[in-house]
Amino acid sequence: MPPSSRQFRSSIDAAAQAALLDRELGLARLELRVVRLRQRESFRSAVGHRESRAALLVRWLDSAGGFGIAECSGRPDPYYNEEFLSGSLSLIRKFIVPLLDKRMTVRGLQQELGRIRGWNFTKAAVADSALDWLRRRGIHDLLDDWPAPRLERIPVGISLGIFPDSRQAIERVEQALADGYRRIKLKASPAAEMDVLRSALDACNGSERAIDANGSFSIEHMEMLLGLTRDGIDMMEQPFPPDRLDWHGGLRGGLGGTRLCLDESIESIGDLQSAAIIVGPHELNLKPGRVGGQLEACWLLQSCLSSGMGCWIGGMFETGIGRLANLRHAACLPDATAHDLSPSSRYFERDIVMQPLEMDDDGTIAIGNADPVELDEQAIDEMTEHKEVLEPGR
Ligand code: OSB
Ligand code: MG
Repeated sequence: MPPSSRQFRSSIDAAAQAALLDRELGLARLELRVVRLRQRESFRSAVGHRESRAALLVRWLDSAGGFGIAECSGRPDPYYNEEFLSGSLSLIRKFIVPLLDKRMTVRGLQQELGRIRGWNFTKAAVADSALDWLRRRGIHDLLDDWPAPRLERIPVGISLGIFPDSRQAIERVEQALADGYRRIKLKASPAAEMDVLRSALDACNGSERAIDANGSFSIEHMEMLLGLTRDGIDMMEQPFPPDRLDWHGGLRGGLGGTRLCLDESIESIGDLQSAAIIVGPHELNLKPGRVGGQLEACWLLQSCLSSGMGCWIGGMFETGIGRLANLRHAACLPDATAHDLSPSSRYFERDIVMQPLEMDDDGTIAIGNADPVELDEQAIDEMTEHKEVLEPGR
């Protein structure tokens, strides 16, 4: 029998958490790289259009040739949140590296990163590269402290962009259903043709149907949104801008059978508590980087599991490195029907990990053995657009 949330007893053991926080992080240098991966298909959403994925990789290097690695999930432009790739590089260079100390602990790193407001994707990339170093060295694996059984197969859904016409929309939905995806999530915007969205929704044909507006609707679109829920959408994600918890709260009561999900609004455990009071969302799209990294993601996971709020893991078109990290969190959620973690082979002609993740016909990804992801260093080198190695400030 698969584990279920009913087996979830308590939060991560306090002693285990304290032990993790006290670990020393043998830091010698920090490497920043920007790699560019070619996409198989372009993608349009309310926050922009993309043809290729520039990914920022952060490597935590020790003095013995060991490393930890993490991918920054942020976009190249500040249209999803305030972060943008060249800004992330600048923040790390100017404000993070000077705060790093060769003998610092996880707690010290958390404290220093906590002084910087916002920029969670960027801070997460640094913090998670340190946690990955602890894991690769066999010192401590944060998720081994998780207090419940973890899944070995993760059910995944697909996030589809805004389509130029109904024919293309229907074709793409049908293909996704044939591929076996457990949920179809369609990007929506008030500027896009509603008829195209409706035909895509119709094509979903009994499978779980979701829309994601990336905060592009406003209070004057309330009727339009309520109309969409009457079309039988199962889930609606982030219709209003991140700071409009009040509007989300107003919509919540009129939703009928449609579940309301928040994404951009939730950047911390505090945001989650406030949203629980003001909005009462049915579920959370949890992107570990958006809340500051894997440690914080565990706190939000625990909060959702103990309060009964639905939770699933979201993506930002990560490479295999970020994808596998997020899949490990998805493994902690036995009741989620689908996560936005479609295999990176869907987007990229070539990934930068040795075993690119593949989805089986039943719409699940097996996360395999517990070993850290093996990098395709040659692919990384070939795709590198920028590289710099920085010395910690202290
Ligand atoms: O809102 O979930 C979102 C990608 C970039 C920015 C925002 C979002 C997304 C996705 C991607 O939906 C889902 C994926 O990575 O497969
Ligand atoms: Mg979203």
